[in-house]
Amino acid sequence: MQDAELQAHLEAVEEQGFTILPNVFSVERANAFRKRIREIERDTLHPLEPGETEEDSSFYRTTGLLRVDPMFWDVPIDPKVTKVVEGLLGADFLLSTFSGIDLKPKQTTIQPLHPDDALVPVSRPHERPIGCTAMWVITDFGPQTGGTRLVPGSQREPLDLLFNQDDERLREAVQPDMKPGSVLLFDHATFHGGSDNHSDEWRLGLQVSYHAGWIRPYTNWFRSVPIEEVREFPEKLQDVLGYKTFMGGIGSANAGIGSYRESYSGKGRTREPRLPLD
Ligand SMILES: O=C(O)CCC(=O)C(=O)O
Repeated sequence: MQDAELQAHLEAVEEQGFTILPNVFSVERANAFRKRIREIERDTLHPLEPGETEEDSSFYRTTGLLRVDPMFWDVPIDPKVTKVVEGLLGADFLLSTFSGIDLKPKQTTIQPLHPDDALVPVSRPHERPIGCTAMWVITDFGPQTGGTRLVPGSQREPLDLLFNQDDERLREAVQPDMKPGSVLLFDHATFHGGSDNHSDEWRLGLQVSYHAGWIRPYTNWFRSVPIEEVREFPEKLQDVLGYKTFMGGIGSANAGIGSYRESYSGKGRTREPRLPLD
């Protein structure tokens, strides 16, 4: 990606809260992801709870993708996307969540518009983005299929809008048409949401969420992926799971017992920039 293109994406996110990266991945890869997610859904869908019916839910969420198939390993570290993510969040950003989101056909239980950082107690508008989400478009997204809705500029609005879904400001939501292979990237602070799927087809996206390296991700990857599996991952993927420290300091492994020598002479102990994998 050229500098001018990167700059345009960063400015779009700053101005309207989101940007669209076209042709990040091939239609063949989109089809392969779709086939694999549908297999995982078929094989692992949890049984209905007592009293629950299939009609009670409007979409399937699939997690554990990094553990299920190496075909997903490159997704969170795709350089075409992470270049923009790094421009927004700074170096040493972290993966926060990674899941498939598959909207059922003919569903009208629309998802409320929300920011993804509603739980983060930092006043709005944020001085700089603290998280962002990359939605990998696997099937057609648009008004007919339940494509993601976003309210341009809403990253600057107060959180109260979350509790006023009828507010005129939220009626300004747009629903971009996007083809498989595109990636929608939005600031976590932007009000957005899935939508009614009026079509006869399932609507599938891969939702890849990132946080700045100094904030705690939603997923605790150290408890979610066993270390023997992490060892097999590409180094960049290990980094975004938190095996690399932020600025060489935050997130260090300091659990060792004992005293050590420190000094300001520049000769003392140096911290490990990456966590040990043994
Ligand atoms: O599926 C979508 O288009 C958006 C999903 C979303 O915003 C969420 O699950 O938080």
